[in-house]
Amino acid sequence: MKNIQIPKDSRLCQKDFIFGVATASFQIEGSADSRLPCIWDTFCATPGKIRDGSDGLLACDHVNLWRDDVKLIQSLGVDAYRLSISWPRVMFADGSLNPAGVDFYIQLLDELKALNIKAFVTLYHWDLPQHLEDKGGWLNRETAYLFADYADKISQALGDRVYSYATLNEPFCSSYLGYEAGIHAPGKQQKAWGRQAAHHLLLAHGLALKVLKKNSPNSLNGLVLNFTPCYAQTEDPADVAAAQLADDYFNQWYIKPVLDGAYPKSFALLSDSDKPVIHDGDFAIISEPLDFLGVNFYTRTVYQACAENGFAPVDMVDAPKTDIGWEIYPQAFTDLLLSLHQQYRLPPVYITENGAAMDDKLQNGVVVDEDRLGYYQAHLLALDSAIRQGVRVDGYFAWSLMDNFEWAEGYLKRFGIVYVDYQSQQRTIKQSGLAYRDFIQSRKSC
Ligand code: GCO
Repeated sequence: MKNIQIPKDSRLCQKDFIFGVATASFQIEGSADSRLPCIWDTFCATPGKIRDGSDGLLACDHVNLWRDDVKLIQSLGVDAYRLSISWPRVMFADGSLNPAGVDFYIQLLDELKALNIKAFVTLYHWDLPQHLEDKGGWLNRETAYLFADYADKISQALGDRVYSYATLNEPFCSSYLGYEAGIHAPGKQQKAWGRQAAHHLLLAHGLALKVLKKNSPNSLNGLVLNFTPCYAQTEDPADVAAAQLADDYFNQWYIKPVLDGAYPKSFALLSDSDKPVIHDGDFAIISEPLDFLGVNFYTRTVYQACAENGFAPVDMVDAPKTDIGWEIYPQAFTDLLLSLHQQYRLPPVYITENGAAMDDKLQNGVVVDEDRLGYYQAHLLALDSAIRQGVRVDGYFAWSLMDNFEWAEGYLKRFGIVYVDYQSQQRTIKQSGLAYRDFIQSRKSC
């Protein structure tokens, strides 16, 4: 297979459907010396936390190579580029803006604007300034207010350069993986901490969203959540209940407070010591109406009942998987969008991330990643199917523009549609990237 093929009558073939590529600051920028340290610098420096012992000091050297990277984005013919701003690059510890850091993003955004590429900016993609973590990080309620202050100052500085703002990327990862499972920075591990961090992140989102709407009323202002739909292993009611419980805990926990102003019912199952501290009025702040919801989708998880935890994930041994071990199950993408549509009054949805890690090889100057191409083909069709069944989706972003620092996996997992040789920093568009470009191009002429 060399092409992405979508029926011509699909919403995905209409010119106003936005196609883009996505990245995140810590994963590509490098040059830690020109910003304050963040929790990921500390985590990387802690032995045993990153699988290949690497860090984000150079990454894709994007702070130096950004002009070439913008040309690369332009060459893909995309409508939009989703990037994140590094809080520790644009703010000093005293809370004032760092002009050099702000100027980096202003130049980047101006260049994108000149090329007619819409900027989708995320304000927090996990790189919390370390000095805030030293005061408790997301366990400290004050961090939510400091985030809103950062949103206020940076959105004023960036003026009208931004097409869309997302407050947070995947609060599930920042709270659960960072403070409960301990496999992401800052590596804390306690159930109560995960729940409290989640609550403060949601609060931070609501406070910042209000600020963004005031400072940047013409941009689309919203939130990016990740979803891993939960399936029961069998129809046995115990397994079905287990999958529902897991769904509440990993997925609904982050969307329901935002759209319905309440945690899922299973909140009541938390022991008192695991329940987060919630102040009167928090849900009114958290449920500030969104202009859009960003949905990140990669895979599903299958669950069975388990006496100890209520639910336990099942390894789908024979199922097709990506190089990071995630099952390839495109039907879950359609199912997810339909179930969100049935359950909530959704604002317009953008698929802010979708993609696959594959074991790519650069050979004779080319990367033949048919497996990734197949993933994109199947998932775009799954998206098309959800749209045909009534879900409003206005855009889609491939994760990722280029290979980059994949968090606890370091540089071992490649998600890019562009290959990065980390020694030479040379970029090579993979076959999937060429197919993505050609599809976007063909759509423009249909
Ligand atoms: C996420 C993040 C990305 C990851 C990607 C692959 O969704 O976890 O937004 O930063 O790199 O998802 O894991």
